[in-house]
Amino acid sequence: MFKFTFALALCVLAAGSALAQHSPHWWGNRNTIVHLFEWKWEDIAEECENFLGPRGFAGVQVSPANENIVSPGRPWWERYQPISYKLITRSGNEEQFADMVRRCNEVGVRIYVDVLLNHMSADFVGQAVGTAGTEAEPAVKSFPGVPYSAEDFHPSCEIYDWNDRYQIQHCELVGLKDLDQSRDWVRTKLIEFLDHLIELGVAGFRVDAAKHMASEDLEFIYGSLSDLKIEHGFPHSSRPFIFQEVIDHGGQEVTREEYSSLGAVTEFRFSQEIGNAFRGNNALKWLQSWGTDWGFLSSGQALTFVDNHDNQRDGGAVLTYKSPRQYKMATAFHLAYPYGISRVMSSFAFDDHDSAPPQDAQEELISPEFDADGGCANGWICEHRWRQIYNMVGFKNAVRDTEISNWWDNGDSQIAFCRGSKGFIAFNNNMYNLAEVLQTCLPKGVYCDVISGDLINGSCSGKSVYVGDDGLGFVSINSDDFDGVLAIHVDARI
Ligand code: AAO
Repeated sequence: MFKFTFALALCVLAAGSALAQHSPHWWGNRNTIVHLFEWKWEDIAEECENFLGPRGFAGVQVSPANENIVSPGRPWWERYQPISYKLITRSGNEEQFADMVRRCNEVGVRIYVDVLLNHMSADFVGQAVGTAGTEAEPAVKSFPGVPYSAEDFHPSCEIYDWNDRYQIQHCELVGLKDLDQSRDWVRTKLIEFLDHLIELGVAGFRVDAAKHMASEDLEFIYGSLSDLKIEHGFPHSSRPFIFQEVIDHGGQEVTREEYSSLGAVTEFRFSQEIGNAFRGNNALKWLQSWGTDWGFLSSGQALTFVDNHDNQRDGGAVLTYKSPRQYKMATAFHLAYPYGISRVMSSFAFDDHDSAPPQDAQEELISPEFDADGGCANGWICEHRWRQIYNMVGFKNAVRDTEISNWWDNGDSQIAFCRGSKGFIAFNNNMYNLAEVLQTCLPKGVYCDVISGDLINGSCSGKSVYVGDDGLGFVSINSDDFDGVLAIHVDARI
């Protein structure tokens, strides 16, 4: 009996600690992460203080923080080729990183770091030098900056059959030298690296290329990490939030389910399907059953996004900033519908897959500049600074923990729904107008549509909706309106 109870207690503990790595440690009612792709640490610190904190963003996914190879022309993807675990990149050095984390935590914005545990850099023509000046010889798997040598890697081979587990997890993803995470030395170095970031106050990690590592090895590594730091404002015994990049569109040899008990997993099917719907390939009325009925992971396991830094470059159904009207509608749906752990993309402008981020003549990253409306001007796109997007982050905060109700649709691509008695949203993706009296579920009053305008000093610069005693309101979205969505909530009552 004692044995059984003890074993049961252990199981509960194990399940508890595994589940704990699904918690993003958000402050208050905040619940949206933004990926500030390729931003500098100093700029992120300022953005936390001046924009993200005040606008209620919950956290930032930052680009890889450790030393990477310097590649000619400085393509963004050089940061996915590690040379050492020194915290020196084009985004800044360790001091700047630590300052960013401290300042963001102080205004309630968490930092999650993109970490590369699968591999080091690929072969390089000429001498390989990193962003901290560390030299390496990738061709012979020599990375003295860690140090790693050939025995720390799997033997070289190419992934050509994506249905072969051995190849996926032992061979080299696009030629990147593939670390053997079953080795004690490799585990020790990876744990030290992650613990160092935890020491500096981060709340968790995006684990790059998780699919290419055995889940048992990752389980060991995650389980060995330190708790988050009390001195950085985390409650006692908080486990780092883990979200793992596993591309699984179905029919895969290595599946998302192998990883979802260890932490959250990027739900690529969400990105694909939301793109399909708002591109008009699928009527919006079908979104009523959005979520697990679509074959997605359970809500608490799914890291969701309209686009990410890879698939925004791939074309296809995925929506990006290049189709702004549809993109804003998809993002509004993403943030209004109660499903998943939401991440918003913040891009830089690109023409081709390899385009470098905004940089100066010395190839240093440049800081974003802002126009009169607060939008970005100099090569940064900053989708998170588009009113229609940051106001939906506010909507999601206002309606947090409420259920969806009163779904309405026109049998095609006009839809609307309530979130408890806190918020209401409508979409028109048809080529004709929407003009209906609909149940908003809101208390009587006049509300400012946070898509077409802002509520400033009690007056609304966009459309207003009059809600009567019965919760009914007249909602209108013309097919030629600037945006195809209208959103009202209790924190934007006139
Ligand atoms: C660069 C050059 C290469 C060169 C290499 C080494 O571009 O030509 O060989 O350097 O010198 C990034 C860039 C790469 C870059 C690399 C290193 O994207 O271009 O290579 O840095 O600098 C797979 C992985 C996934 C990975 C993705 C790109 O599973 O983990 O490939 N993403 C992460 C990062 C990414 C980064 C790395 C990993 C490496 O987010 O930015 O690369 O650190 C299928 C498979 C997927 C597979 C994709 C692409 O997916 O299922 O596992 O992802 O193919 O190969 C349909 C299909 C679906 C398919 C999907 C593709 O939906 O149904 O099965 O399309 O989107």
